[in-house]
Amino acid sequence: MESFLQRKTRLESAWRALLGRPNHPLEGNGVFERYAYPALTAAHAPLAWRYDLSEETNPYLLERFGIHAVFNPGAIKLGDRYLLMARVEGADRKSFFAVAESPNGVDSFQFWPRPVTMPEWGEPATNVYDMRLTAHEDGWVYGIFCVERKDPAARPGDLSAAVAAAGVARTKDLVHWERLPDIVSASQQRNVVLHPEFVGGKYALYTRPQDGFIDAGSGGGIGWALVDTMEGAVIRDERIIDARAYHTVKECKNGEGPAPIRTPQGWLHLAHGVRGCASGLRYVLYMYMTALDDPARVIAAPAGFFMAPEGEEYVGDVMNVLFCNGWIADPDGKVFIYYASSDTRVHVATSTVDRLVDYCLHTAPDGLRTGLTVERLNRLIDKNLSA
Ligand code: M1P
Repeated sequence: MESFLQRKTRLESAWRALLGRPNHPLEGNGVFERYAYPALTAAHAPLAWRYDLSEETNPYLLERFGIHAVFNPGAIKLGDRYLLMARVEGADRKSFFAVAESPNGVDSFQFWPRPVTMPEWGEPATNVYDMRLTAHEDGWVYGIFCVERKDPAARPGDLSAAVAAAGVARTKDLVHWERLPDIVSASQQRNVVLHPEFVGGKYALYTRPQDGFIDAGSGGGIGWALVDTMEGAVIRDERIIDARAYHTVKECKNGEGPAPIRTPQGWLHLAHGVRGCASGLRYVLYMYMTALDDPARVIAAPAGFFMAPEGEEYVGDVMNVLFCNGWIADPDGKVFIYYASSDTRVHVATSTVDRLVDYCLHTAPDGLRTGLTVERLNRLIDKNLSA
């Protein structure tokens, strides 16, 4: 039988090999490149998080704290460090935030030694997840995330009714966090994202009003709201800027992804769209652009999905899901898209601002019926045949 030391040495060398494995891009569709390996997984968690490493108290070197999944990270570049604010989920189903750092954005991601200790606000949260990081022009880095609490109005015996609210915290270093009040809204909220610039002197939020914890219900899509302060934000007027629509990739619900990227042609947005099918809900990623002088005015909305699950991405804790709440645009125009698959692992794809803008501006919008889709295809074929 393997001794304590042998097992420890083997676990350490497997973990080191995983962290040191170089990643490389795969052939893509021209718009972006996927990478060969996930960028961050549960197996990247430090051994010191999972095992009691003392032979005296853990002679069999058994796992003492299960790390089940690592997904849906916010992302930011501070100095030359690519940082992911991952949603780490324990075997107990609770998730929390932890930062992983890479020198190049595509591999060698390593968790910082400790997870984030997020101060509580109000009724302590049952769960927190899906942080969007925004380096705001006011000088703070804001994290807005879903705060889930049991629904106090749940019928007796209903143990799944929950309430989603948008939690807010700010930091300068991703280590020390100042928790601010949850955003006040007439409806439940998830997928709330702070725009990086003031708009008319106010903070601007992309919202996702929803009737219930899961169902968007009468919540019509991605909303837009201006608030006076983040130190007690209250959503008073909210209007839908990117609506859900019948027989599209966002029929059931949608939600803003990371904070948008400013480009000379407009704001680049990445979002997720959800539709129902026989195998449940299917989550894909799509893009749109809004005007530079009015980030709430859509100027381009390419039809269909930008990315959908492929291969192993289909499989995981919640199948058939791609979700993205983090991307990084380098000064040279390279864009790192950190997306998660099936609520299980984090992947990276790369593109450039120019290619993403080209994709948005030159992919026709959804005509909402098959006849127009065929017309669109024929126009492309005619162009190619006449060339
Ligand atoms: O399980 C898929 C996703 O479900 C939720 O997304 P939405 O807010 O659009 O309903 C979130 O819980 C998200 O974390 C999760 O990946």
